[in-house]
Amino acid sequence: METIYSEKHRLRDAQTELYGGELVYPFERPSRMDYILDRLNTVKLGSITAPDPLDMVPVMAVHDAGYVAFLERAWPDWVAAGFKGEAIAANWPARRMAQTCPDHIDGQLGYYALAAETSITEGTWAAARAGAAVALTGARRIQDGARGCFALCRPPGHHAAFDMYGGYCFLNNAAIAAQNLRGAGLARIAVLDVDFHHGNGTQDIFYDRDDVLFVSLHGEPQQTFPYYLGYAAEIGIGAGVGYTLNLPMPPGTGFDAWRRALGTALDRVAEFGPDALIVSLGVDTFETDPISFFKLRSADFVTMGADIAQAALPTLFVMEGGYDITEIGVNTVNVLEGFLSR
Ligand code: SP5
Ligand code: ZN
Repeated sequence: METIYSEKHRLRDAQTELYGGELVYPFERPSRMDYILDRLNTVKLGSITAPDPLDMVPVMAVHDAGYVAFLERAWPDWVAAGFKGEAIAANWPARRMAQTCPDHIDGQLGYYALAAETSITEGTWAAARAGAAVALTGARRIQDGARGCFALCRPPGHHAAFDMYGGYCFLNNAAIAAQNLRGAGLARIAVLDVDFHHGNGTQDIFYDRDDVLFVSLHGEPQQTFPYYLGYAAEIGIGAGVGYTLNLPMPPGTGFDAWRRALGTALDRVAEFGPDALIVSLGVDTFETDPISFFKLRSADFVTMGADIAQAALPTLFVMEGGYDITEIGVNTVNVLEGFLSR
């Protein structure tokens, strides 16, 4: 299987994440990619290719123009305002306050942020663009007839909504890829999100649409990020009713229960009858992930990939989370090897 990858992800190397009242070096860090690349090379999964230049058309089709302009300007505006640290949102348009985007960058950060853990830094916009280019190039491989392709995106994307960043995400790589497949004439796309966290951004972007099915397996939002979305009662709106399926699971969930949920998800995908499948591939379901509470083991990721292959669809894997860094390579590539084994 071909991997699409850009070295430009390294331009995002934030030094701060707000975690438990401290500023720590972020869980979502550049070295994550090194462990994945090592494993790809060890098992000789296939060639690793740089992305085509970024086409902004599908990006602007899933994100708000004001939001994209904000991402582009956030760092220079933050510096020009005289701040010394990384750009962290500290104020929000909370309940009963004006839902307007202020002029000052400190106010804009809270307007466009859904969480404060994600600092914006000098290279963030360039890295986010490169991540989107990786996903788009992967989508083109599927459009051109590939059975599978791995978009090794960083930063991740599934928490990025129409007009919000957070959860380490800025541009929604999987949504951008899905939109491009639609633009290429594929009628129906399914997004299967197996990251530990709910893909609130992807859900948000496609919530009122019946052409992109969103199905997510994740930690129950009563107990974990993103807390305010990902409940089973969320099923879509308008034309999108029935085209969102959330399968939240409690702390301690192991692979037997997780795999049954995957079966439910894949049944819904089959019923939908898509022309392609996008897998938001986070491996933070791993038993020793530092910020998560599922109990999957390394061998389970092989089974996961083989189960996904049973859908018998052209499949684009888009990298999302996974923070047990020394094991992220084995766990991620296990999914791809499991897929190829079927
Ligand atoms: C792409 C992705 O996986 N994003 C995850 C964003 C998680 N942000 C919140 C981090 C706070 C973790 N707190 C967990 C407490 C564990 N004891
Ligand atoms: Zn995650």
